[in-house]
Amino acid sequence: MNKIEHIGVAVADLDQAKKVFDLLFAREGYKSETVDSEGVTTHFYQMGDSKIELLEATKPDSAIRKFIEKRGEGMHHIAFDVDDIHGEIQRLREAGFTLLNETPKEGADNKLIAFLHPKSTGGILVELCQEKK
Ligand code: CMX
Repeated sequence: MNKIEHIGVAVADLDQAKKVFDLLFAREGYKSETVDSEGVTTHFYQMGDSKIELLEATKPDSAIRKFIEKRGEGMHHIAFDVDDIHGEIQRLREAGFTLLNETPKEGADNKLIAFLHPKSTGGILVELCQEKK
């Protein structure tokens, strides 16, 4: 596992959150992208070598909507850059972690992604993230 690729932050209102984070970082994000399969609209800020990803729910059954209902807005996941997502999924499964995705799926920002259940990772939702070639 390499660097922290991004930290995901669940927000209730993306337009409102963009104003707050633009002010906090003294710059605008570099892109917004809707990922239908995940039920989210994302907005990214480059932070040196990694990123902050704001996430707003687009569907009632979105993981982000459920998270905000249960726990409120805030840090949702940490994504780690990996070179070989298939190999990492196998390694982590064999090490006893609970994979939420046995095969990688398409994520935002040109990535293949897979999640680990927070109950198996000290309470943090972990995302594996490999740049698509
Ligand atoms: N971080 C830490 N803990 C979390 C969590 C999170 N993001 N989301 C849920 N939990 C906790 C819950 O609070 C709950 O804890 P308790 O049992 O102590 O109350 C436990 O995990 C299980 O929660 P749940 O209600 O049974 O399960 P959910 O239906 O909320 O699903 C999860 C949780 C992680 C399995 C689900 O959100 C998931 O599959 N996430 C992966 C996909 C995803 O998050 N997509 C959106 C982002 C996409 C992107 O980055 O592009």
